[in-house]
Amino acid sequence: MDKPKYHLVPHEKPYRYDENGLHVTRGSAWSGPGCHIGCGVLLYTDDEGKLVKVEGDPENPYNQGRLCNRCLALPEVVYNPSRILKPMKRNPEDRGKDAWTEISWDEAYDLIYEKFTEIKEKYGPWAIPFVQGTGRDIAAWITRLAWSFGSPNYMFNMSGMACYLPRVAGCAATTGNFWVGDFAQQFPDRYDNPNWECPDYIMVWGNNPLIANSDGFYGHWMVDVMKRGAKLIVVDPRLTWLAYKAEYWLQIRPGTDAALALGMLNVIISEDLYDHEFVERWCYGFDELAAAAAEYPLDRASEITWIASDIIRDAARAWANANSGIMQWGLAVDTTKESLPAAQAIGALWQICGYCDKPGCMIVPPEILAYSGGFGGELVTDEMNEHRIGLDKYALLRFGFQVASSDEVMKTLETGQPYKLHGAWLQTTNFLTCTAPDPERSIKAWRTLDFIVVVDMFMTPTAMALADVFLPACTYAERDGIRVGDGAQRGETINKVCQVGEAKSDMQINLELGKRFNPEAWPWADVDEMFSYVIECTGYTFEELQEVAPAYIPFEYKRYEKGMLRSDGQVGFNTTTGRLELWSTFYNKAGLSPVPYFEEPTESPVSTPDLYEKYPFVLTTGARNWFMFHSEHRQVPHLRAKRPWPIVQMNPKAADKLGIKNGEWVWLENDRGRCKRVVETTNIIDERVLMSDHGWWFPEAPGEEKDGLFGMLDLNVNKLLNSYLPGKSGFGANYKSMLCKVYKVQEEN
Ligand SMILES: Nc1nc2c(c(=O)[nH]1)N[C@H]1C(S)=C(S)[C@@H](COP(=O)(O)OP(=O)(O)OC[C@H]3O[C@@H](n4cnc5c(=O)[nH]c(N)nc54)[C@H](O)[C@@H]3O)O[C@H]1N2
Ligand SMILES: Nc1nc2c(c(=O)[nH]1)N[C@H]1C(S)=C(S)[C@@H](COP(=O)(O)OP(=O)(O)OC[C@H]3O[C@@H](n4cnc5c(=O)[nH]c(N)nc54)[C@H](O)[C@@H]3O)O[C@H]1N2
Ligand code: SF4
Ligand SMILES: [Mo]
Repeated sequence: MDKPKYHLVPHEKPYRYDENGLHVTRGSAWSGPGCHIGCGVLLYTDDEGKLVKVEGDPENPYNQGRLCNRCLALPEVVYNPSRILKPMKRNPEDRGKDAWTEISWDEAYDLIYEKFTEIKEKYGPWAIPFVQGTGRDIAAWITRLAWSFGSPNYMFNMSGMACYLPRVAGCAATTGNFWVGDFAQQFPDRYDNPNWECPDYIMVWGNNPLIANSDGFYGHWMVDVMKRGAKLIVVDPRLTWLAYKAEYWLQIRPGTDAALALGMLNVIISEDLYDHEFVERWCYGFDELAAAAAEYPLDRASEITWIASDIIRDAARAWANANSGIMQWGLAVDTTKESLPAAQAIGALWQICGYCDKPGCMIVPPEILAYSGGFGGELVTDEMNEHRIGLDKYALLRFGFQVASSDEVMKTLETGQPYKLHGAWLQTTNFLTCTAPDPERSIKAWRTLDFIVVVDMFMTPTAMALADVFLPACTYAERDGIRVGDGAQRGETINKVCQVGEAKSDMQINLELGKRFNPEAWPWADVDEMFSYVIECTGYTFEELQEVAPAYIPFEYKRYEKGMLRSDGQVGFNTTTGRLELWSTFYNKAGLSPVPYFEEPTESPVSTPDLYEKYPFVLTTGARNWFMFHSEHRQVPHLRAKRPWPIVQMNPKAADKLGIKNGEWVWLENDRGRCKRVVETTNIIDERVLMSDHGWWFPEAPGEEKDGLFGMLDLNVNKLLNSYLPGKSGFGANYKSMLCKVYKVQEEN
């Protein structure tokens, strides 16, 4: 093997060493608890093998020694008294009751093997959906378990799969790849790399990277490039820290992003500011895009988005007149019903300016991924795909991850069509608290199943309501692991330093069970051997990579000019036309609009003016905070202290009008339901808009269903969602744009 094939970072010490009486292990941080990205960490343990503290690893180019409070608080998660540390079972008739019996791992595996096999034999393997939440670095092992079992119904139980998948699938369908901003993350020497250049502009669109650190992007990079001269345009209904530092802040009405993007495209095209040479040579369907954008002259774009015309115009000019630009987009692009046309319009902003595959622009991260788009894709047969729920309805489910449609699965649970489901595997998901619209309807639907397994670290409202078997997963300090790809092109290892109770890693659980169901698909003796298989292309075994990680894939720019982006080796992009498709041949074939468009959210001041009189606030939800990852960390003292209650942000003028004070408890309510929040009055938000936290439950509250499932049934903002109404493509749903009213919580209500 030509080693090292991958670029390495020099390390002064081995990956395990001693320091001041403690043992230090270098590695990276993944899940659990949840986070999307693997910062370099140093885990400190004492002689008893106890994790004492976590520090950022200064030698790791990714985070360069920096760490957020959630990793610093890791010991409080690892040794949290409310962790579940033994497998448990419960009778299906006791779902919702705290009626658990501890069992051994063997007993748990035997039970799962017996029940799943029975379902498979009677109804087919598709009768068991395998469900994840945001999945983190565990997603790949869930896909393999699902597919090796024979179920095509691997899924993310959020309506419209409205996180990341719309952006990924939309990009894949129109450009043949997924694109990320070039923050020099692909180079071990980072900003010192002689080929890298600092971007002129970064357009931060519906993303708060400093807090979110999502999708392979470490938020501090933003500050790193700002210090090097990058300027910002921020599209956000709230004045975030980045918006405050930006040259332009576009304070958008939630859910109107596509209209803004089309308005900006119109400025750039009508003022002739786009990159002619690039568009002529490498884009397809420019004239049709121009015609679509022409429907959004400034005054119309301004009226729809609530942003002043001159700000839209000036921001569009500044963006297009630059030499380089990065579109740093986020979740708000997915959490609107027509998310694909929104993503397409926003994508066109960098495409027609030619900010493509050049330093300081958008790049395609090269992949190490043996598990790109899921690990074990080759196990999916035609027969399985015929049973993939939603594939017949939504052609786009073919792109990116091979998922089942969560909205169609909900219908299937309720109607038994096209066939009845009988079991479920829920791993890294607390969907009743986090992702599912209308938790009460969800409970009813999922309860129709005969047998449900949950794999989690903590007892959650979802597990309490639904599980028959609970398998205890461990934190990243208690396991080995690998992570490759996802926006930063490097191979990392996660290195076990401690053991707590009987908790096992998700990989080990899936390997052990996978071996029982389908030994041929799981030929590895143990997890380390399995990891070595996945990272074979790096030239290292798992054990070797532990010592040298991170290992970087060599990277070069302008790959589309060198035939490096297409599967057939031709120059250009991996699409039917070989170009970036501004007019999408795939969307056209799939019966979708080939050019981007804007559609009002299902409920809005414009689409439902009558409802707007009754519910006078536009409600966006879920803007991330520093202390919590979705429904997690509520049990962690140092983090909970910083966010003791679920909040709703409200402009002080709006609060004054309603006689509501900062810190008071209120109900947010619309026709579908209500939830409790504590008001945080703040000028960062428009008087007409509210922002509510999501994912709330109180682990300290009574957990049984009759007592409210840890408070979740009163605290879940997803009770207000428009249930199960995805976009035309099947992707996208209005999680960040609905209407509601606010009133004080009082004894009589
Ligand atoms: N209203 C509204 N709702 C939203 C959002 C929003 O913005 N607004 N955001 C949505 C988005 S983008 C997402 S991705 C979802 C997230 O939804 P989820 O991924 O379901 O959220 P989490 O609470 O992070 O994780 C679910 C469970 O996984 C467990 N867990 C954590 N780490 C591990 C691990 O390593 N192994 C195992 N087995 N379990 C683990 C946690 O303890 C937790 O109970 O929420 C969505 N919900
Ligand atoms: N600490 C922490 N980090 C996380 C998570 C977490 O729960 N906690 N979750 C992880 C996950 S799964 C994800 S998907 C990412 C998401 O991370 P981001 O992509 O940053 O998503 P959000 O924080 O939900 O929203 C980003 C910004 O969009 C703004 N916004 C709200 N509505 C709209 C709108 O309609 N249009 C526009 N343009 N902007 C809008 C919000 O005000 C917010 O500032 O974060 C990940 N990182
Ligand atoms: S972004 Fe924060 S929580 Fe996530 S791995 Fe890095 S330091 Fe840990
Ligand atoms: Mo997400």
